[in-house]
Amino acid sequence: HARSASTAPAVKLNSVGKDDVAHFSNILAPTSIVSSLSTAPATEDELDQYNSDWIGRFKGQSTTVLKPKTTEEVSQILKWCNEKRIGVCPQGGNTGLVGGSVPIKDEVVLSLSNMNKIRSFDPISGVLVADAGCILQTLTDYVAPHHHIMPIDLGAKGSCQIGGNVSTNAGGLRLLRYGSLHGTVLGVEVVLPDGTILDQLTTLRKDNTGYDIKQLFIGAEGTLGVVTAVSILTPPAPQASNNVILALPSFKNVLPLFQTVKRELSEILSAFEFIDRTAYDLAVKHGQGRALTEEEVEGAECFVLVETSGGRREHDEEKLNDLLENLLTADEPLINTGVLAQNPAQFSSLWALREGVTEAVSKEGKAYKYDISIPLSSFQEVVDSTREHLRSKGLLHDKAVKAVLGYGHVGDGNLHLNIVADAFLPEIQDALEPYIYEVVQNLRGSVSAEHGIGAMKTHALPYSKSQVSIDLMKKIKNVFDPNGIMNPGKVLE
Ligand code: FAD
Ligand code: 2HG
Ligand code: ZN
Repeated sequence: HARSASTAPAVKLNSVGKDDVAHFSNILAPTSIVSSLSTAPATEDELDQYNSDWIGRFKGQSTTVLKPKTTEEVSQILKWCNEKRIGVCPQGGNTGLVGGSVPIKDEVVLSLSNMNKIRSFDPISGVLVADAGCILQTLTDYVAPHHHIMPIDLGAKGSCQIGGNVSTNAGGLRLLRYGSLHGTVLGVEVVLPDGTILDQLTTLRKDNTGYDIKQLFIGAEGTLGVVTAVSILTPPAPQASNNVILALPSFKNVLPLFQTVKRELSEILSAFEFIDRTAYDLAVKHGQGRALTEEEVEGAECFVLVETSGGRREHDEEKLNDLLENLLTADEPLINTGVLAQNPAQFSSLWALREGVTEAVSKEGKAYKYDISIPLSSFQEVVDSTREHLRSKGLLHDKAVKAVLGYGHVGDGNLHLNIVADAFLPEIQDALEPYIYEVVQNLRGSVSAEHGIGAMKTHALPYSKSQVSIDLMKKIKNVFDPNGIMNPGKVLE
């Protein structure tokens, strides 16, 4: 009797018991177990960092964190959990922004932080093979002396892990130039829920041998298995990089500016990032990067950071200087002014103004985050109309919503709409949803451009995906994880 995947019964999962922890201590070194049920019990404080998410919105009640050192150990853990019907929440750097990396109830947290070895690097092909728990910044530093860079970069680089990046299909600041992880990840090693090791750690650029199963794990958010290693193509480092912050009198100028910049810089354009005035002010208020002068920011409604990366410094600088001059001397200038980095410290400082917005927002208050793909022309309108909507509900004041801001990856059509509040309050949540998701749906956009679904957006999936797609996703989940132990309550309700 065929049963529709969409009507599959919710799986009943079991809590971890002392016997389970005793079993894990046969698999793992004592230092790899943090548990309130072990013979050397962990305190709530020790467990807290694994139970709490980065934005301070989600909190699990896991009693047991396992930190395996090898793929074989991961395999034995999952085999046991599958047999005992114990839920498992894989955790990388715990920097995810949708509540996917912390348990919903008391699932075991499987932390990849002890799996942090670089397995190989081929300087000819640029292919890097690394354990999933390697921190992104460590990998960047590792390939740098070989004159390579990672194809991905993001504000959380000092904490996030390559396995977490792959599992969220993170986008970030280099997507415009190097494309998504669906293109740059060449292979993965994954432990399936029953303990089977799937070795697809190929380093081949081309491999058209049927279904490309690795793609399913890119963005699966730990719901199909545990990624234990990744093979990834690292591009040659550009010989020269430069950046400039452009101050714009109006958001209306962003799109014509994008067109002009693409035309003039062509192959050396490597990032085109946007922050509105509220985002800029917050970044400065919380010490992210070096503030521009009062004169430079006067009359600016928003800012664009343009980065160039190319093969010859003189050539690139000439192009960038020409662009700036043309912009400033145009009959109707699209920009008020531009601040060009003069040295590596200024280059980093300009980037920090953009990369540091998330950090600044978290210092300002609690953030409702909407990471949406919508047509570029609607970016500002969506930010402004959300602010007005909150005002009309009487929620725009110091004790409720403190700021509504927009920033993001213009080049990728990805807006980060952040609503900063004094606290997470039900009346704010009710004012924002389904309001924002309906706006996104009407624009035929995506409710998650790059952060994933996690626990935060399971209910919002239908605004971007058809029932046919969701049913297929449930069937795929069932094939890999029929007992539903992998990251329960995430991605699919
Ligand atoms: P976690 O947060 O630990 O986990 C994320 C998800 O992946 C969870 O569902 C978890 O269960 C799963 N997971 C983790 N590791 C594994 C594994 N080995 N196997 C299976 N599942 C696993 N995202 C962007 O896309 N672009 C950005 O520009 C960006 N900037 C950010 C800036 C800041 C300051 C912060 C805090 C976050 C940012 N993010 C960004 C969010 C982004 O998703 C993460 O930072 C990153 O990709 C998650 O990696 P992580 O190791 O922290 O994973
Ligand atoms: C970024 O682009 C990140 O800075 C984080 O994706 C966005 O915090 C956010 O909303
Ligand atoms: Zn982003």
